[in-house]
Amino acid sequence: MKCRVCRGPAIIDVRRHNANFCVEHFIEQCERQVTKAIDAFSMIAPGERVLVAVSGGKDSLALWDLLHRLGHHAEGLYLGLGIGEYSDESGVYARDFAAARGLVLHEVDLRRDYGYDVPRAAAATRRVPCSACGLSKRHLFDEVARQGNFDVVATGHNLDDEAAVLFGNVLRWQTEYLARQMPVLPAGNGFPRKVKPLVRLSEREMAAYCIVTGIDYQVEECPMAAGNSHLGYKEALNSIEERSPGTKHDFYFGFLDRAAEAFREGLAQDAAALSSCRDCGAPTPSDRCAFCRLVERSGGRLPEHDGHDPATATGTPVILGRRERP
Ligand code: Q46
Ligand code: ZN
Ligand code: ZN
Repeated sequence: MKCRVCRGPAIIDVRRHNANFCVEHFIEQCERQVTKAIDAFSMIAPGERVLVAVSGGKDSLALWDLLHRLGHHAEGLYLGLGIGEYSDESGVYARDFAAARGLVLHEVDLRRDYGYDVPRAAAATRRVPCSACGLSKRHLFDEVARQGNFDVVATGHNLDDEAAVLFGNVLRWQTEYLARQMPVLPAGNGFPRKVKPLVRLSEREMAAYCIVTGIDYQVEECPMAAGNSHLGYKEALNSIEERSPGTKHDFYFGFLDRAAEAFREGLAQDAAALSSCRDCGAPTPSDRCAFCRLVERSGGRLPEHDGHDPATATGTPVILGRRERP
């Protein structure tokens, strides 16, 4: 197996591109794919401040690393979800990554800062943990981006993730979700822009990227994910991809090119009716946002804000929305 670029020994085959790469040219290939996604979808303009949603897993750490290599101003945000050992360990990977590279990592801990955690919220709402977890993440990424004057929030969703979500949404014709399933959601109504710069790279490539660049990451999957339908969709697509390399890419990018536009009308209507949450000020269609209601139902509390501007932080983790450090 020879590298497509230099003919030296290859360390990975990327079947959908019908190409093999050595370490150096594989890293270049990853950089090129991220640059291509950023340019094609106008994800990040030069000089913009990027907040990377960091879970401690391979995708988010690879994304942070790639954005940093490509010269973007990228700070991380780690959310402590309170999911037992998984969360404790994930936090360590995120902190170690940031410390080794001198990057700024912001942290919010649900239990410490808001008095609840994902398992407790799931029990209180009697819904699957991912529902309370997703709501908390979306709200807190937006809030920290607003407080820190970030232009854009970047998440580590890769091609496998996006194709699996698309597959699930198509199977049930979830038109509202299909309207929002874009690699970029523009800023508006108090929300920062959301971008997914890894959409042109697969899960396997991100794991390989971490290995060849020496990124230590949380290998365990979140224990709450076990048995969820998303994993089933990934498995189904993997078996199709195995037989027909490139199918995931064609499915996802074909949707973006030829079908996504048709689902977008509803989005503009949703956005038109937003006001400010009376408790936290976040944009919401009702008087209180879904996050504040979740915190209350879970027996938690909102932190008191001290007006501290996280954007001034350098090199050290910053705890947002708290008067005191622990
Ligand atoms: S962290 Fe949260 Fe995921 Fe765990 S509880 Fe579900 S949504 S699976 S990416
Ligand atoms: Zn090479
Ligand atoms: Zn609120």
